Amino acid sequence: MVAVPADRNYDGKGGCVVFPPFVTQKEMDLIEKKFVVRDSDIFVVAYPKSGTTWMEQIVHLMLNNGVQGDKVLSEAVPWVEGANRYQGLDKLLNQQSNPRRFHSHLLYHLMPGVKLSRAKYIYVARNPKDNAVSFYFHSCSKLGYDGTWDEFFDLYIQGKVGYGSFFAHVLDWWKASKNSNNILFVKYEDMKRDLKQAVKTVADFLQVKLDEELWEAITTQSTFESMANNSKANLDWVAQRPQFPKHMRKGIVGDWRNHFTSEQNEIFETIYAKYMKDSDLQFDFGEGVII
Ligand code: PPS
Repeated sequence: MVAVPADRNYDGKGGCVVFPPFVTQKEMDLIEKKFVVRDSDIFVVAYPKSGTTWMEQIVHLMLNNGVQGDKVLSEAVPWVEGANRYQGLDKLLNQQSNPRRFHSHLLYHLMPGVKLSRAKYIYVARNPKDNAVSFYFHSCSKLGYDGTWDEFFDLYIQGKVGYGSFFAHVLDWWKASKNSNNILFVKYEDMKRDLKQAVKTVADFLQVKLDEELWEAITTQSTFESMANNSKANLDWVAQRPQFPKHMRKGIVGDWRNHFTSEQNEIFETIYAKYMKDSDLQFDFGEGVII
């Protein structure tokens, strides 16, 4: 399985951003060899900076009776292709939680078990303008990126960022979700608009019975403010450069308008139209939202 494109080693000097260095072809081969997916497994999947952590928190609370517990979120819902960096693949696979739960940013065709198992995959997608901005700050804060926003914008629209093109990623998962009952496709903006309803949608998909108390417990502990103030959910434990915003940065829809120039917006609109023209997937860019 060729997972990591040969040109992944954009060297940073031209302002390029790479996959996290520990996501190597060797890691991907190991995952392919060792990861035997169980039908009961639950995966939270997203293109980076689309609401992965947010959905991890919802799923974690849902499967943990509304209780945060002692583990930080990246232990409670561990990262498949990042296993080598953290607990190691064996520990990730032998986790005590039942059902097992994972998170990942992998593309559809690289995702363990997605075609043959009956495991459940919750895919979160976010409008790509806000996604790009969030990704820029993430790259500066956690990946050592030293380029400007303008340089990052150029990389993003070329798909020269971690996990490649937003469009390839999202459109493949979207298509797959329409043909599979085991993939739930959720949009960040819908979660933002009505978090309580999003929690219910996830519960229905996972066949978890929500009484009002559990529903409320999950919803209140999954708001941006609640997660930002929660040391188990805010990712403050991940190395971040202090001069840049933290993981829980703004958590809003429409922030792109604070960063995109009108020229960038025009370029983006053209690219967006090109990639999305054959798809019925639509995004909410927060037009009309006062930010
Ligand atoms: S990562 O590093 O790829 O796993 O990042 P990911 O968790 O996918 O995305 C981070 C962005 O999601 C925002 N976030 C939230 N928004 C609203 N509500 C809640 N509860 C929430 N939790 C995380 C987080 O703030 C990042 O977005 P930006 O726009 O940078 O603030």
